[in-house]
Amino acid sequence: MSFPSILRMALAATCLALPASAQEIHILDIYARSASPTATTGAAFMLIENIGDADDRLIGASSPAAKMVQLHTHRENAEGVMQMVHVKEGFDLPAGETLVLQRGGDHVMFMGLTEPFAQDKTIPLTLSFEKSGDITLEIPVDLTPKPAEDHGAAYGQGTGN
Ligand SMILES: [Cu+2]
Repeated sequence: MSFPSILRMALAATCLALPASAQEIHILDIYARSASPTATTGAAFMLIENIGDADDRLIGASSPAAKMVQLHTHRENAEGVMQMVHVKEGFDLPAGETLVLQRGGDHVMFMGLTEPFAQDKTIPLTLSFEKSGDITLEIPVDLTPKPAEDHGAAYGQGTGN
């Protein structure tokens, strides 16, 4: 076999491999907020669609906007009080499904903001997926209250969530 034909085969193999490994992730309705202009924590909320045909997982997040960024959820503790907890294993993102990060539920948590989240400012955020790798976005800050989220006010107030 001549060298050029080996090269052509290698190129063909690379092209064939692409559709299987290029995971399709769509991120919609993304915004960040904090509870007050002086808050040192904030959170980001979004919809993450996996339109590919392989299961994936959101395993981490990072941003220069905070000292630490974690994936959090809200869980009821033994005393029946809702608390935020760090979800180290991340969030499942099965093929064809949408992961909903929303107030009172799963969210991306920013701790130790490098500067306050100001209305209409944008915050860089990198989301790390098990299969799709890193996706970096500029997300808008939206501090306006959302009427549908009033049910979360009892434990959401003061935490930025
Ligand atoms: Cu949190």
